[in-house]
Amino acid sequence: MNNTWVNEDNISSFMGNDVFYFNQARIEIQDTIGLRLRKEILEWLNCEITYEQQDATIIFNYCNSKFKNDDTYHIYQTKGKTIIEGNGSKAMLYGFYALIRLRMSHQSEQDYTSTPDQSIRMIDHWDQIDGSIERGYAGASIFFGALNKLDNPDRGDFGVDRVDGDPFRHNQEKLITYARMLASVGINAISLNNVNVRGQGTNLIIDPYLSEVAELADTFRQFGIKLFLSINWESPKHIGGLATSDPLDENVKKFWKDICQGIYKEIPDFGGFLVKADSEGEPGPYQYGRTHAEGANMLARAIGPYQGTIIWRTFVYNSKQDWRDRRTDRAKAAFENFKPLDGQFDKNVILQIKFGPIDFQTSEPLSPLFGALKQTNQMMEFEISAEYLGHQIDVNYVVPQWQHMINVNTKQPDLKDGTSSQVLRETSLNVENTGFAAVGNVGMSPFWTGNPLALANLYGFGRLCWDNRATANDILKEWLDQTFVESNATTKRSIFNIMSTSNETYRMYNAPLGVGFMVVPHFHYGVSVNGYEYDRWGTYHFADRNGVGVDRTQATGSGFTKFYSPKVASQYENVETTPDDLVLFFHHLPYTTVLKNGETLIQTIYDQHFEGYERSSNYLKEWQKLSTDLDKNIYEKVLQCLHKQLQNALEWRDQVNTYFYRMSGIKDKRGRKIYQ
Ligand code: GCW
Repeated sequence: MNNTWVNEDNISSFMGNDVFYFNQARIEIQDTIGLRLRKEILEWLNCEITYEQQDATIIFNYCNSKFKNDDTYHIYQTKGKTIIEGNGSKAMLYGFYALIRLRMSHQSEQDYTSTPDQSIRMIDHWDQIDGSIERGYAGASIFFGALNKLDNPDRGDFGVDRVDGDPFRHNQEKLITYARMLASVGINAISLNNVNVRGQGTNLIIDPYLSEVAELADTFRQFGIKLFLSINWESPKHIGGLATSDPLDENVKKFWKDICQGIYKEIPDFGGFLVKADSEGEPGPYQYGRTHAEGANMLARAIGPYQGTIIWRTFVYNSKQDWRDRRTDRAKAAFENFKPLDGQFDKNVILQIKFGPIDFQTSEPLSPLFGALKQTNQMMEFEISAEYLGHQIDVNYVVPQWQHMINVNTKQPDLKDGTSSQVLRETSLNVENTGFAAVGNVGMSPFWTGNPLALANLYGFGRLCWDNRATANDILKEWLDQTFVESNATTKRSIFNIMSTSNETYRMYNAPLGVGFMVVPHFHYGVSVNGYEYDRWGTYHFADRNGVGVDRTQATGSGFTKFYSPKVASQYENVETTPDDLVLFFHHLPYTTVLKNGETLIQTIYDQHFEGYERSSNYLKEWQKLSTDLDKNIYEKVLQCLHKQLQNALEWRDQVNTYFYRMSGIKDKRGRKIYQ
């Protein structure tokens, strides 16, 4: 079964007869990527490496410092041979995979140069030491597996079971395949463990676990991927036996220095720490009366001597809100916590900012921190795992949403380029310390992901990090060409039609028009219109008989809009200029409000929910036509998912429509069935 896009069986017909030549005869033992590249050719592709240049069809031309960026590769043709050139082995590896991609997706290899747009291209795993994965929908962890479980039951609470003995899974074949997938799309960093560091997971930074983390680092290093670990802020107490974890305490500083020394002894190129602090019950500097800059800088100074980095998340908000309190607005939290600290973070600290101000919802505006921070390293964070996007059951090719988010124009008057992906580089202290990160979506599922089609999101995320101008549709075509190699063009076109519209479809039958969070509490799959309405998480839609939505204007609401540049702020302040799909994010509106699409708000809710269901039903019918032209297991698994999706879309449609019909008392003008 070939669900990975870099699958030797799929590739062989494109590369099978090639003979490779390296213009650098001597290979240094420490050039682990160069050694890996040779292995990829000899063992994975089953091709030959020659010492005679004239016998080669593909030549790796090492040219030291010709290119400004060590990741840049140039592929071109000369005298019937394909040349891949770059400064060193990392560029060669990227060029090698790129050549495969170009051939398989029928693109020209005549003259193709490529440099990544983002420096750090990272996958954050929320894997836990007992093999479970927080928000994992593709089976158990590929890293941890002592309990030998392959599934990952969604418990909604995410406690960690005790593990006696070695917690690591040691499935080397799986790890190599995964590292290959990541490298082939240019991912160059991973964080191994959940940002909520619980139970024995706290001890990953010390032996005996650390030496096993080092083994993982060895595997990923060959593919140009640096390893990071999430840490528990209270480690000085839990591991060091100290009475405090106060970042200004000398013993605490020493504790972290010692920890870093220990880590770098075993992993000389360790990436650094990913930190979730003062968030959703996790400990952090606030509890010691310290700022997040003080907390992050203390770690940054401990790890600085080794060129390590601290990736510090801005997902900090009051998660014990009272729904009666209408002044507190969760959307404002990251900005209020971090904007005042702009300029105070050390050069090796990066703020990792969720793309939207709330939490990976189907539709959110860009976080106003992008463009507002002027002197702080930043990364934009996404969630491939699809926690709020269908749990890898419903087909949801999310790349169109990400593509949109990285191209939002911040319209900051003092910045040269407006798009968020460039602004975050322009306003950072050091472009090397900027990039995109996303919560990963793979597990021990035989398809890597829950729905086999969800693997396209991992592929797409990597491609988008590398090429910020790539379009979601082009990326999808590439993935289909590489994944469904044996299928005919009509089949690929059908899958393309399903997937390319799937993100919009999911949005249609979900919480309407940017309001978010009408999901089943804790699990976040399936509809529950009031599930989070009276909860403590600051996730409200405020529907009543007069209207729905959150007023975030300066004039009458929470004032969140003022965090944007003047132009964007006035756009969102005004209902008429707010895009329809965000209109309830920014405004509380009567059901009879006429939207930009020419329909009333209530009619739009009905129309979208009927259409979302309709489209899901068509996806199923389309898919059923493909049974003879697809791998049987993949066909069956997607089919099963589409049946569940249809049921899900039906529940969303009927519950949302009925809810708003009961609230508004307004009938569907098209007379479709809405339950009373
Ligand atoms: O959306 C929330 C998830 C949590 C997650 C948190 C975060 C890891 O429901 O499961 O915790 O985001 O991003 O830290």
